[in-house]
Amino acid sequence: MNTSSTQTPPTFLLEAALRIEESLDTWLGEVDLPSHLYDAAHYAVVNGGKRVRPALTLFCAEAAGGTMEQAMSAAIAVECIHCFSLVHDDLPAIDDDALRRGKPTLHIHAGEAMAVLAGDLLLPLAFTQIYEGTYSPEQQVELMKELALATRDMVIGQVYDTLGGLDSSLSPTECLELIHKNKTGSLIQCACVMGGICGNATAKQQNAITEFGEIAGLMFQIVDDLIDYQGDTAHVGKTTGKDAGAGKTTYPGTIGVEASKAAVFELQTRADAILQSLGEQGETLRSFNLWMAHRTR
Ligand code: GRG
Repeated sequence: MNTSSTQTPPTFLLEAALRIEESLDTWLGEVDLPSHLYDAAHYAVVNGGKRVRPALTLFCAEAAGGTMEQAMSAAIAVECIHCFSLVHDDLPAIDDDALRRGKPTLHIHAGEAMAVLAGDLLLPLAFTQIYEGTYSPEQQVELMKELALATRDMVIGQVYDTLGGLDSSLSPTECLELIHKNKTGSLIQCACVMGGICGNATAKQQNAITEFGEIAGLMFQIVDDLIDYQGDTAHVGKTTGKDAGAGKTTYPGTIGVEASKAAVFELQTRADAILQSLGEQGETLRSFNLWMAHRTR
């Protein structure tokens, strides 16, 4: 496979990311906030992330036969939770990181108290996005439920990863899966499921999207670990090589680099087979899945 063309974000992702960035900017500007809190939240959110999770929400809505417009509020909600988690993850008490998305982390930029509070703010704002969106009452309940459960699981995963607490009878690979299924996979799967809800997916489509989301979440984390292991800080925009140095449980560290790469290939192929059942309207999602397997940042 020629991976050079798949490493650069494809045009459809860059276009979707731009629409997401603009929507985040417009939406945040309409929230009534003290100016320094607004500045901190804006710094955390409108800052050129890859927008993988909200893009998944948009593409899954399309794959179910809906439109990106239908899914934009849900996409913003997912990205708010993600940005919240990044701000808190970077704090001195957790990962103590100085660089995020190529810029100083929020606590370096605005101070620790503001970083804690701006992160906190993004949690309720995510949910206001859903009830302010043009969703039916049933969709609102489903969307809020999915987002709340995924956020809960993300916190559980973060606790396992940073503070431990896993059952001592579990093997290293089982620990790895449990940490990352919760910490990273849950929100990625949720982004997909929310897209299906917004696009009024049939039960069959929603099953395929849910299954794809689970695989995509795991694959995302393995690729992330490989990037951390092999990537260049300037290119990636965050400090690389940190996880191994901090003794974190990673895929390359647990199963090796080659086995990690093989797992990515196997997951990408499996996800692709699932997405084929969605037909032509799932083509963008299939291309996105391919890019996610080969991304380098
Ligand atoms: C209650 C929301 C909440 C969080 C508190 C701190 C925490 C609990 C959870 C941290 C979860 C976390 C940081 C997971 C890492 C996920 C990950 C691989 C992030 C990098 O995602 P990318 O590459 O980043 O999509 P960009 O910057 O492109 O968005």
